Amino acid sequence: MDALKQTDPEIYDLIRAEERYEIESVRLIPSENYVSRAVLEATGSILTNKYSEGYSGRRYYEGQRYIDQIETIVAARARALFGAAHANVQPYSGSPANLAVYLALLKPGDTLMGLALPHGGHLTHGWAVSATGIFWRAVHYQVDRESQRIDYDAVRDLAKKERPKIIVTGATAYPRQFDFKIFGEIAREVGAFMLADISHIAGLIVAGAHPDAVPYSDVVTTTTHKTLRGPRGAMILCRNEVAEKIDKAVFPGLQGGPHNHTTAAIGVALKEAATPAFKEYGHQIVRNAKAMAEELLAHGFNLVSGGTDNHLILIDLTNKKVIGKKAAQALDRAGIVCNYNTVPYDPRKPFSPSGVRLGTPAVTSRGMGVGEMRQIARWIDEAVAHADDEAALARIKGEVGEMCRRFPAPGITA
Ligand code: DSN
Repeated sequence: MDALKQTDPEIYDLIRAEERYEIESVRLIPSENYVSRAVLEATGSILTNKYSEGYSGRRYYEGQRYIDQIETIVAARARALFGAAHANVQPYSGSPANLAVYLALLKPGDTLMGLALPHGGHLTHGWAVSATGIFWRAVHYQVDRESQRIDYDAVRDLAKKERPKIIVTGATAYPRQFDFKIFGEIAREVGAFMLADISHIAGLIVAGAHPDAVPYSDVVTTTTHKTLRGPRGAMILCRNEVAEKIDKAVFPGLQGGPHNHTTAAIGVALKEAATPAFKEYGHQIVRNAKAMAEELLAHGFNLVSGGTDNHLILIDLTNKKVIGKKAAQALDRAGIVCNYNTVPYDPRKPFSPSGVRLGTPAVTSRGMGVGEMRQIARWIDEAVAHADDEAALARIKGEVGEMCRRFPAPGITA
C-alpha cells in the first residue's frame, strides 16, 4: 500500500493498525470473517472505476464488454452453488437485498411476518425502527420462553391469524437450525411468499452443515461476507416466477449502478466456496462452536437454548452478575472481540442488554480447532470473572496474542 501511505498517511496508519488488531485478536463476532487475498484483490481492483446500470446485455452505458462477462459468470456460479433458478448479484448489502424483496412482492402497507429482533431476528425483518417496519405492517413470531427455540405451531397460528403476504425466516442471533421445510409449508398454507434470509448461515448451507433453504423458499437473500467468506455485498436467489420482479426492484427500483468490484469479488468467493476445503471449513465452524459451547457450559455459563447447532453462541450473563456490555468491553481488553446482545425476553434495554454473542467463522478461517475453542472459552470465563481487573485482562491478552501468532490470518499473513 505504498501509494496510500504516501497520499494519505493518516488513513494508511489506521488501516495498518486495524490489520494488526485483526491478526492479534480472537475475533468472535459471528457475522465477521477473514477473506482470502484473492477476494481482497478483486475488491480493490480497477472495477471500482465503472458504471454499469442495468443487467448483462441490457445496460444503459456502453463499455460493458468485460463487466457483462463478469456479472454473467458470477450469477451462474451463484445459481450453481445454491441450486437456484435465478440469481441477482447486485444488491449492495443484506438490508437493501431484503428491501428489494419487499418492494418486489408487497404493496405498501401489506403485512410481513418475521422473527422478532430481540429474539434473534434482524432489523429488516420488519422491526419498527427500520424502513421495513415503517412502510409495511410487520408482525413477529418469537422463540418459546422455555426452550428458547422457534415454536413452529405458534408460527403457524400467528400466520393463520395475521395472513402475512410474506413470511421471513432467518436470524442474526439464533443458535439453532431453521426448519425451512416447515416454514415453506406454513407459507403455502396461508398463501404467503416465503423469504429465507440465510445471511449468517450461507456458508454452512453450502458446506452441508445446515439444511438447505432454496427448495422450500420463493426467495432467498444472503449477504456474502459472513460464513460465505466473500466481500461485503449480497445476493438474491429466487424462483423464475418472481425473477423479473426481483430484478426490477433491485434496479431501477432501489439501486443505481452495481458495485462491480464487489460483484467480481463475490465471484471469487463463490469459486472458493465450491471446493472440498470449504465444505470441511463449514463443518469445522460448527464443531468449533459446539466445543466452545460445551466448555462454557462446564464453566457455569447459561447459553440461550442450552447450546448451539450452528456457528454462534448466545450467552445470558444474568447468573454471572455482569451485564453484556461490560463483559464485551472487558473481553475486548483481553483480546477477544465479541458483541453485547439481547437475549430472548431480556428485561434489559437493547443498548445495555444481558447477553453477549460469540461466533466461530473467523477463528475457524485461521485454522483454529476444538482445542483452541476450549482455551478461548476458559479465557472468556476468566475475563468475565475479572472484568474490573486490568492486570488479569492484560495477562489474558498476552496469552491470546501468543496463540493468535500461531494461526496465520487469511488475506493478511496468509
Ligand atoms: N449486523 C449483522 C450481524 O452482526 O449479525 C447482521 O446484519
